[in-house]
Amino acid sequence: MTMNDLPRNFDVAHKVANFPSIKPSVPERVVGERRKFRTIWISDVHLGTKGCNHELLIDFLDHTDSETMYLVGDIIDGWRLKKKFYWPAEHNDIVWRILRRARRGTRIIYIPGNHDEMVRPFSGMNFGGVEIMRAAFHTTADGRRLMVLHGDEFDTIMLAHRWLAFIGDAAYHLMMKLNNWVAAARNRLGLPYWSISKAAKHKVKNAVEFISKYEEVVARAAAERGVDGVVCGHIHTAEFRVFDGVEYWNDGDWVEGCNALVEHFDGSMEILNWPEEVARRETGRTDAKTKVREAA
Ligand SMILES: [Mn+2]
Repeated sequence: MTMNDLPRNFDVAHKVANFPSIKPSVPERVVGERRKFRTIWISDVHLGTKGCNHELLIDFLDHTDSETMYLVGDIIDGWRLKKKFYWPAEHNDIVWRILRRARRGTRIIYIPGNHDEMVRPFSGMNFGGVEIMRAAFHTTADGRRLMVLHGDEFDTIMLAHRWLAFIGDAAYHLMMKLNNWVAAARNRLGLPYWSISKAAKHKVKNAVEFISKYEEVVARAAAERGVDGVVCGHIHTAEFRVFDGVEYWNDGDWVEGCNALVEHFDGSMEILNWPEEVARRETGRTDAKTKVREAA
């Protein structure tokens, strides 16, 4: 029996299982102690697009660890990949790091979103230690029950304000390109990361209204399910709000804001803004250097 006789899916499963043994193009940084959390939620990574901020995400993955990690959808952008194949080595490196975490013992739950809806039929299955689910219920260390889902489910309820309708898919991707351009230029000038699209979104009245309405709709749906809160992504806007005692958490994205949602070991939760965390780390280092110089 040759490899060609094996069913196609066997070959794929075999490749996925052996993926962590392949060396990544960006080696894992030795950073000493990683920041440990009980839970990490990330979403809207959009692998397979130029919008994905792989540099910051690789940095995040190399500096953190958790018992459980939720991938809250739109991790891979299948819509974009179908139009134009784009897959730099760094995107493999992100997949590698996630599978590596699974191997190290992190429970990884992948809830596909609308851009990676082709993964949804695999709900209930496990690929290389990554559990695929349509939605999940998470209990925090202090006993709160949270519903975890991507959030595109609510677009149908909000047809009147459909996400991106006010700007359109093409315009959005054009802005993402511009965003990369500005980010690269700022990087060369030694300026911190700043998102043009994130800034623009907050200036557009319709966008602000849409986001606010969306948050309310999602929180009300969670209240109907009798949970204490909801964690979602989809609208690329990290946020924490409380509607009639129901917590709304959005873990943001890795295209514009570069955010992650984390749960500490006491059950308290926090939205991390990774560009700010990096800036703080670099400043800390500069201060340390200055101190050493002063001492000398
Ligand atoms: Mn989405």
